[in-house]
Amino acid sequence: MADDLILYTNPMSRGRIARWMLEETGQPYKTEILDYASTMKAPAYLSINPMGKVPALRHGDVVVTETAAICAYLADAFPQAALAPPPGDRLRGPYYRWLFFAAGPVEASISNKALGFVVPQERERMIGYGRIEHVMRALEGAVSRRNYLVGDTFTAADVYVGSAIGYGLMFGTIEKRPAFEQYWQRISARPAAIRAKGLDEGLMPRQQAAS
Ligand SMILES: N[C@@H](CCC(=O)N[C@@H](CS)C(=O)NCC(=O)O)C(=O)O
Repeated sequence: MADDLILYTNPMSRGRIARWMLEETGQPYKTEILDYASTMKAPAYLSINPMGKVPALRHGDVVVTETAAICAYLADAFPQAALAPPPGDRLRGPYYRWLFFAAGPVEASISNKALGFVVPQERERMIGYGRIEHVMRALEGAVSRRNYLVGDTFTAADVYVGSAIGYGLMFGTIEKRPAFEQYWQRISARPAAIRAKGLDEGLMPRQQAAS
């Protein structure tokens, strides 16, 4: 069908975040599982995402890559799910702010930390995130404000930022501060989050057996 949704993913990847977002929308979608070593680097998939990375989303003839973009796109494509402040609403400001903050400074600082890369103090001004301690301070403030990041309702920003926090806590790249743990407990208990996790966990043995 022209408007079919297809998620290209691997159960051990950021594709889990995109699946959670899809589950939040309540829309039917198909899943195409790609293998890291083979199908993800094959011409058929490179024509969808030239980066050879997952996730990617196809919606009819539109392709979206980058997990944060997929979350934002789905929220706008299915406004009936109320997962974003409507275009023109001033809450669109903090909504974009935290989505981009997580895709930029949070992701870069956590990745660098995981690799043991420390920004020399005299170069902090030229690095977008500056210092990871400052990123964490801003993030802690954002999740401590209310139950959700933007206004009083759950949005796609919570899916994306929350996942960064959840995986960070799990992999030890984010400090176990009470504000992070409480926020993550709250949003990961959502039915769509639990459903998405179950679906990917269910694909793990098949994935491992195949590799
Ligand atoms: N910036 C991308 C990162 C995607 C990414 O790095 N995905 C990893 C899995 S979590 C991947 O596909 N790695 C395969 C590879 O690089 O070969 C996003 O946010 O979606």
